[in-house]
Amino acid sequence: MIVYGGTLSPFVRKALAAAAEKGIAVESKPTRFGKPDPEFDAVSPFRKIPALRDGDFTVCDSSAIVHYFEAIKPQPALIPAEAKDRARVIWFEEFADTILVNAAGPMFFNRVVAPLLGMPSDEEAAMKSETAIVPVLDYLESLVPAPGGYLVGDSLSLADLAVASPFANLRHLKFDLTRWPKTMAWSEAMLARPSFAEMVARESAMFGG
Ligand SMILES: N[C@@H](CCC(=O)N[C@@H](CS)C(=O)NCC(=O)O)C(=O)O
Repeated sequence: MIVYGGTLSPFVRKALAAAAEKGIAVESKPTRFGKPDPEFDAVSPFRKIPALRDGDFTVCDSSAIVHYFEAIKPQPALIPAEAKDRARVIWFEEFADTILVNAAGPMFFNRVVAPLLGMPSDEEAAMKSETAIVPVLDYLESLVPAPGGYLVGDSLSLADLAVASPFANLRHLKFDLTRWPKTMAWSEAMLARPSFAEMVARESAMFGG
């Protein structure tokens, strides 16, 4: 099974962490940003990452990929069966994929990705992003559990993986989380899990960190 896309993408990182937590062996295959790549284009028609190939089967979108993993290997479950817990997990994933990633994205793109790719960066957009992320982190701070706890129920779920993943990008940005101590402790505990730790360390090495 191949997961396409570089792990600096919070969506790719989430999908790979989910595979690792479930013990599903996948090959992680970065794509060449903006360069033609027939193998990747065949799997991701809109050139979004991540995309997955499992033999003849292909699908893109991190949520679709994680749901596929959950169906082919139900245990350990990342999406609870109980109605309220399941709904809350889906909300947290949506919150992470849209609200959190959209708030942090311009900071990360303009201060990390653009310099890495030799592209022009927009510091004004990055500064707006610093402001935009404040209420998002305030919201998280109001509900994250103590380290050792999980966002939904008493076991790890897709909610934790989805919300923790963009925090690796905040780490690469050296974004100061001290104003949100519970969020900082919880996200550090999540990123220390083996499913994230090696991947995030490899990313940090790209920036000499
Ligand atoms: N909802 C999608 C979002 C995927 C996405 O937007 N990925 C970004 C990278 S973080 C991408 O591929 N951007 C390249 C582009 O938009 O051309 C998912 O969960 O996989």
